[in-house]
Amino acid sequence: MNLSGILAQAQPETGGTTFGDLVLMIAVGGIVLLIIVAIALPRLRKMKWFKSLQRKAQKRREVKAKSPPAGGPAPPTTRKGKRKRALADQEAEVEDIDWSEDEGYEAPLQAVTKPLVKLKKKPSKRGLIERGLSKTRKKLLTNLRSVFKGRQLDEAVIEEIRASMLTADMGPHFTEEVIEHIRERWHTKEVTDYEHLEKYLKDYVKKDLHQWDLAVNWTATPPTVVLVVGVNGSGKTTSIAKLANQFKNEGKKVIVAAADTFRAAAVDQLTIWAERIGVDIVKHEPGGDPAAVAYDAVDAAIARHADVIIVDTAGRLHTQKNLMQELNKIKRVIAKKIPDAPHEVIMVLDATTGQNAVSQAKLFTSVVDVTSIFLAKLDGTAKGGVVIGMREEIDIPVKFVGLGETPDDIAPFDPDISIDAMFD
Ligand SMILES: Nc1nc2c(ncn2[C@@H]2O[C@H](COP(=O)(O)OP(=O)(O)OP(=O)(O)O)[C@@H](O)[C@H]2O)c(=O)[nH]1
Ligand SMILES: [Mg+2]
Repeated sequence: MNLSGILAQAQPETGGTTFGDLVLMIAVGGIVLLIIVAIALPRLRKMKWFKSLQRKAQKRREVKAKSPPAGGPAPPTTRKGKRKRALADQEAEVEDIDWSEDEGYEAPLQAVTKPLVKLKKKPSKRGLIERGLSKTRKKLLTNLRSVFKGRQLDEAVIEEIRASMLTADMGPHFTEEVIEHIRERWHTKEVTDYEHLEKYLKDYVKKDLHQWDLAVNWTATPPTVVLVVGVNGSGKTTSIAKLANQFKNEGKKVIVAAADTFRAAAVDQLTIWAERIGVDIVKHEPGGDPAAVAYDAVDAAIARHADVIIVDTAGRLHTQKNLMQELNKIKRVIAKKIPDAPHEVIMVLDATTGQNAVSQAKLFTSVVDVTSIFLAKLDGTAKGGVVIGMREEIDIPVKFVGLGETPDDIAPFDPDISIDAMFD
C-alpha cells in the first residue's frame, strides 16, 4: 500500500481533499525545493555579493581568532587604524637611513615616509580644499561672527572687521580697499549685518581672483619646461612630487631634474619621490653644476619625447646673490636648448608664513620672472587668507595649492571653491 493509501485509511475523508493529500503535497513541494536549492547553490556561490559576504564573515572569524599579542595592540581593523599602523612601520624602516651627512636638512623622515600610505578612497579636490582651509575658516568666521554678536554694522564694528581681515593675512592694501567699500555700502544700507557682510566679501574676493589666468602654460611643442624656485624649506621638492604625480596621472610623460645640487640629501629626496611616483629623473653627483643638470635634463626630455620636465632648485646658497645668479644661469642654459623655455617658473611659498610668504615672493620676483605660485602647506595654517593678499600685492596667479605631505595632496587653485571653503 502506498503512502496516500495509508494516510487515507488513517483519516476520514473531508470532502474533495484528504488530509493525506495535503501531507503528500507538502512532501513533494519540499523535495522540489531541495532540488532547486541543490541546482542553484553552486551558481549562487559564484556571485560577487555572495563571495564578498563570505569573505567578510571569514575576516570576522580571523580577527576574532587572533588574540592580541601579549602587551601589544590588537591588529587594526579600521582603515584609519591600518593607515596609522602602516605609517608607524614605515617610520621605523626609514629610521635606519643615515641622513647625518647633511645636518642642515630637517625633515627627511616625513618627506620620504608619508607617500607610501594612500587612503583607498581619495577625497575629492573640493573635499581636500575644504579640509585644508578648515583652520582658516574657523579663525576667520569666529572672528567676523564675534565682531557682530548680534550687533548691526557701525564704525566700531568696521574697525573690528579690519583687524579680523588683517589677522587672516588678507594683506593691508586689500583690507583697506574692502573696508572703504564696506563703509560705502553701510551708508547706502546695502551691508548692515553679518549675513550681508559675508555675502559681500565672498562675491568681492571671488570676482577679484577670477582675474587671474589659472591655466598652466603648456607649450605647443613639448617638452614644457617648469622651473621650481623658492626659499629653503618652503616645500619645493614635495610640490614637485605632487606636480609630477598629477601630470603623470593626466597621461603625460614626466622627467624631473635634480638641480638642487647644494645638498646631498636633496638629490636623494627627489630620487625617492621619482621612484615612488614612477617618473624619470636626471641627476648628477651632489655638488655639481645645477645648470649642467638642467641642460642634460632638457636633452633627455627631447630625446625621450617627454611632455614635461620639472626642475628642482636650491632654496639656499651661501649668499642670496649666489642663489639668484644660479637661478638665472639655469634659466639661460635651458633657453639655449629651447628658446621660449622655461614656460612656467613656479615659486613655491609656505602658506604657514603668512605675510612673510608675500615678502619672499617680492624678493624672488625681483630677480626671476615668476609666472605662477604653488601655495604649499595650506592645510596646516589659519593664514589661508594670504592668497587674497597675494592677488593685491604681487598679482602672480596661485595655480596650485599644497594640502598635505603626500603626492595626492595637491589641487588646482579654484577661487570659487577656495573662497566658499574659507567662509561657509
Ligand atoms: N603639511 C604640509 N607639509 C608640506 C607640504 N609641502 C611640503 N611639506 C613639508 O615641508 C617640509 C619641507 O618640504 P621640502 O619639499 O623638502 O621643501 P624644499 O623647499 O624642497 O626644502 P629645501 O630643499 O631644503 O629648500 C617637508 O617636511 C614636507 O613634507 C604641504 O602642502 N603640507
Ligand atoms: Mg628641496
